[in-house]
Amino acid sequence: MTHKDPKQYQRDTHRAADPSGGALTTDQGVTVDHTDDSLTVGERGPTLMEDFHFREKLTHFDHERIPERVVHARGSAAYGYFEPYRSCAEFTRAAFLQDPDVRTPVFVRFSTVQGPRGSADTVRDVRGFATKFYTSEGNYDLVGNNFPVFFIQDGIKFPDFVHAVKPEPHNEVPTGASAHDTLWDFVSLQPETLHTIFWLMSDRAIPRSFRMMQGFGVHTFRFVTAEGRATLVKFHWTPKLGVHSLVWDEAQEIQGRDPDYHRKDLWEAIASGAYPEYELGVQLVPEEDEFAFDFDLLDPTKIIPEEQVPVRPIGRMVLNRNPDNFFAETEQVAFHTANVVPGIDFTDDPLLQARNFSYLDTQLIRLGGPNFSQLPVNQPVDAVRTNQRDGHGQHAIHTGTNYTPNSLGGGCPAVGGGDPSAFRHLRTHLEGQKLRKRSASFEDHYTQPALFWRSMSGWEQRHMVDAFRFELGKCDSRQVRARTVDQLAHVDHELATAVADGLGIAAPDRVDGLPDPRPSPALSLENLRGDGSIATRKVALLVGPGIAADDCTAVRETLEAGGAVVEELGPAFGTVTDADGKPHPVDKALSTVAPVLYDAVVLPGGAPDDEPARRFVRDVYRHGKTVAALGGAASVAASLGLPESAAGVTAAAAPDEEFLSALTADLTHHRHWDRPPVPA
Ligand code: HDD
Repeated sequence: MTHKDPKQYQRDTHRAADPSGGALTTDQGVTVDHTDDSLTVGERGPTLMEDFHFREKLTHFDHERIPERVVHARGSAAYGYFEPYRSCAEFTRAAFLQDPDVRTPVFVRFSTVQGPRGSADTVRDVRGFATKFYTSEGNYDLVGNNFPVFFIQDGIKFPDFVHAVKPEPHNEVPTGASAHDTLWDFVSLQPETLHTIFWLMSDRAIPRSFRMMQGFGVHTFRFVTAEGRATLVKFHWTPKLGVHSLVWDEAQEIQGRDPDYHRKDLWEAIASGAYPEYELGVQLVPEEDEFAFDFDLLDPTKIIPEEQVPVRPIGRMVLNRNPDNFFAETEQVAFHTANVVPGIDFTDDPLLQARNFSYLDTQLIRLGGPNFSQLPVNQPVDAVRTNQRDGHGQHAIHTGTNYTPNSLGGGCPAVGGGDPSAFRHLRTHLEGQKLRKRSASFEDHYTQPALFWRSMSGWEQRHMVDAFRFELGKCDSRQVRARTVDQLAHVDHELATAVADGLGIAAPDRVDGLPDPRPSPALSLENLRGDGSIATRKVALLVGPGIAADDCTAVRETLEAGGAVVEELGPAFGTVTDADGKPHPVDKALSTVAPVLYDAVVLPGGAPDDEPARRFVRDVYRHGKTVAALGGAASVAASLGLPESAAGVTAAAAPDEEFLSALTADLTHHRHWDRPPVPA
């Protein structure tokens, strides 16, 4: 088995000199004797131009920032590996999809779309899910999102869409949010956005963690075999831990309590050895079946329902290493949809075609010139031999000739005419008139939003109605609100009426001939629960003076054995005195955390019964999360009015097996929606 990681070896060769034990130097390697005061004439005099250390230090600092990404500016990333389950030679010659014993290094960057680099993680937004595979035949970038569809059909509309969703131009408001007039104005006038808008109004747009969301290539791509046979393909990433979301109220509070919530969650999981894992699946459609669907496979606003074309698992990806330097790696990574390897090719999807232009273009402004692929994070692990030369940031010392054909360089680098590993674009026959016209096969904008809506469970639909009401309620323009409700009425009358009701608008007229698709159960979060483990779930144990230490130990041991993260929260850092008079350690002070940062709360016997503790338990319950109480604390829960029989609430005298397995099962369930509301 070849499990050496060539990307990690390559990174080592780029690491800056280890500062430990060495002296501070200038960029020129000259040792510096003093860095706290500038060189001046007398103690109070002016600074001298000859202070080269001062000038170099300030100049470098002044140039530290580069333009942030125009979209997906806020991101977090990790290294890892991908390994196929078996050879996919039947469908593709891609080298990294052939041998289950070969691990291909990857770098994955997750992101939000709308907000700037410093915006909060838990906003309602699409999440980017971009993977760079450092394959033995060059870099392959699968630049996807956590939704399988996109807002527009043709890339020429991308600037319009992004201008509409970004903060409004006059006052740069709102940050990291789609709840404003310009976005909904655009949506109400451009119904092709609706399907993706439905995903955006669903719980998919507020993931619990990057480790608990799906990823999709969105477009239909092509796999190509060694014989040149093509198969249409859609890519799906599915997290092992299942797909889980936050509650909107909770997501908003986390924006203030811990704006780095997702970034820290990813980092801490990897640092603790709980490596995030995703399965790669493909939907395969033979070329001859391209027109067998009632939508166009080239239309990126459509999914292929999994009930129609099942997802075949082909491999798994594990993220097992945090980057060493955020700027050098997470910020400077440059993805590009046109980074493909032999065995993977494009289709004529007009959004994909536009992306194949845009990503290279954007890196030129963002990374300052054409040599960004020499940055360590972007470097392929196989040898690079080009005739491209010079330019800003050229790091390589090229030798030999720089043109083809040549005889003076022995004809090198050779152009791989006969080389079986060379990339060859798939031969396709095309003819047509030059025109600007959307294909009639792209016209249906309402059936798939209806498909999505109908596939949601009751609680998912309730959350969507609330989301539409919230977002449109934030729009000042009455006509924008009314026009959007009108669009919803073309999808589902009940939904449109419920949204209208929340906005104080008259219910829309019934639209004739509404779409009537069959639901796709694969779309509901109810059916995406993952492996059922409680790994990495965060559980708060509320402790205080007189705590039953044995209860804490029993809960802790059971949950930690399942991989959950348990934190004991007390009145202050340090220790509290337990029921036996012994010191009991506290992990965190309650005042430094918040209930929204935990998946469950457990009250051991003797748990505090004060207002902060009661507020904590009430909030955990209100957000549908697990509550468990032991010994005397069970009466605390009861006194809060939390019904013992409510889903996800467990109380017992002692931490016996029945209690511990009920607690574990409740945690596995993630959220408990069918509960009586929180008592006043
Ligand atoms: Fe894009 C970044 C995903 C349509 C133009 N896009 C970007 C990133 C992701 C996506 C994940 C961040 C990559 C990173 O972490 O560095 N974009 C998508 C998906 C799309 C999509 C899944 C639809 C299927 N994008 C799209 C279109 C265009 C762009 C139609 C332009 C025609 N996207 C860009 C960009 C960005 C970008 C401006 C900004 C930063 C970057 O590329 O590197 O070029």
